[in-house]
Amino acid sequence: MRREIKGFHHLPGFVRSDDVTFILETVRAICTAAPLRTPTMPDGRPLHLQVTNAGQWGWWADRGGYRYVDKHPTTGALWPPIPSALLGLHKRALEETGHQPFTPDNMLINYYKNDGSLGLHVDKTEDDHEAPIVGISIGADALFHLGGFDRRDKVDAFTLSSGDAVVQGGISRRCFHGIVKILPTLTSPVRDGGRVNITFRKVRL
Ligand code: MD3
Ligand code: FE
Repeated sequence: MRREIKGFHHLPGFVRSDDVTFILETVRAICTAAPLRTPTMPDGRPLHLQVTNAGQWGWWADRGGYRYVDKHPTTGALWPPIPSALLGLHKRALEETGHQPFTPDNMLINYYKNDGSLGLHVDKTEDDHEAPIVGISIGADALFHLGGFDRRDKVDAFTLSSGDAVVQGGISRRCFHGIVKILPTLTSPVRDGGRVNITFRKVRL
């Protein structure tokens, strides 16, 4: 089933399961070069997930605020390049949803343990507010909420499963959204049953 709300596309089964395995191997290699860290709010309170990045820019959050940086803040190394096979998935996701192709300059990796979550938020740290964001889910299912421009607007609930892609174009880019919880999943390609989400973004204009 394919759904579209306000430019938000959910593409269930976008990635085949052998490609899911390949993506996970690629993600593990990136995590070796650029270790996962727990982001914090500006007041130091931790978020309930870990992140790392590939590409020219990497999203980071600590007491210094939410921002994009060109080096891994704890290793000081440049972010690893976005693997070309993953750029191919990004290209296909744009094609399948009728968007013009472009090269992302960030690939954010979110890792959720079974008790992970991501509160309702709007992504607005990017300079480019027009480029659609492409997300790919791997591992345990997650309950995802997509709301409106106001935090109090009613939300639509989706289950994001391993291999699903989502594309946020149009006004959906400015909508509140979050990962309410990771759902119990019997068989998961992710060790210990967690969830990995990768998003491709164009950060700089
Ligand atoms: C809908 N990640 O990293 S990805 C994030 O599953 C984030 O880890 C979630 O929200 C996750 O910021 C969802 C898909 C996504 C990304 C950006 C959006 C959905 C979005 C922006 C607007 C609306
Ligand atoms: Fe987000």
